[in-house]
Amino acid sequence: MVMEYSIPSGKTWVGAQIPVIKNAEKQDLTDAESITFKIKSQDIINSANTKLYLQIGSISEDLDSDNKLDRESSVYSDGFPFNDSSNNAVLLIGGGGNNSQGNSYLDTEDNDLNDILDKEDDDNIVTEDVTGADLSTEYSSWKLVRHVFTTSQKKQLSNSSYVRFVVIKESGTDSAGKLIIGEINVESSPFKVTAGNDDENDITYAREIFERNSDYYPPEKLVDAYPEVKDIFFQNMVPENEQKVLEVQWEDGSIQI
Ligand SMILES: [Ca+2]
Ligand SMILES: [Ca+2]
Ligand SMILES: [Ca+2]
Repeated sequence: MVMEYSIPSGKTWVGAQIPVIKNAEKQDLTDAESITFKIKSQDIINSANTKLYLQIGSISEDLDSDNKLDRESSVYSDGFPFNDSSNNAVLLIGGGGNNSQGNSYLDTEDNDLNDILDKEDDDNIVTEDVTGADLSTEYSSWKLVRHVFTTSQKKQLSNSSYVRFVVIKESGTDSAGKLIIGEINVESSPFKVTAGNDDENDITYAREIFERNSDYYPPEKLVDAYPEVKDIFFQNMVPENEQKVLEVQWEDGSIQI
């Protein structure tokens, strides 16, 4: 996702959202342990007074906030209308460019396909300040950002529809810049966390995560330690892209892979 934004005088925020799964029912992510994404920024103006928030949960399907369920009438449509009221403009989403043949796909705000414009459910949205991830300077390379969900946040994820990034201008006249965000992953684990009898050092979390997204690399990659793993599990795949590891954090902060 490329988010090129400009927040002029008199305006305070701008946001962009991505479905957890495109055109699918809302997802129960209460067993999720964390969310990770990669980000880099360019040409950030007024960074000291600009904040970036990550949201996930029961986020509104009404992309243009006009209280109407906007959707295309056919796969040949030029897109459904996005009413940009602040700029008095109407944009078309989901068209096929200039050939007026559509994009062979029926685009709609109704992401969960229940024929209802599902509204925001504030009690079931996790909001995290991820300003520290970026915006303070210009990054030329990708930065990996991770947020580990708290127990109460997990309970807010039972009907998750979208991930949303919101840029807020807290002060100053203009904020502007370009954010490039990719590789958004929600990590869970088939392993259940259970505390041992020794209550001095319980497990904080356990999750399955792509090996490349862990800050705590195992001593040796699995395919290096056991080359047969490649033939058994990664035929026609690049192990570095697919390999996951189990990451466990203990109450004292130590991590094991
Ligand atoms: Ca709408
Ligand atoms: Ca379309
Ligand atoms: Ca809907």
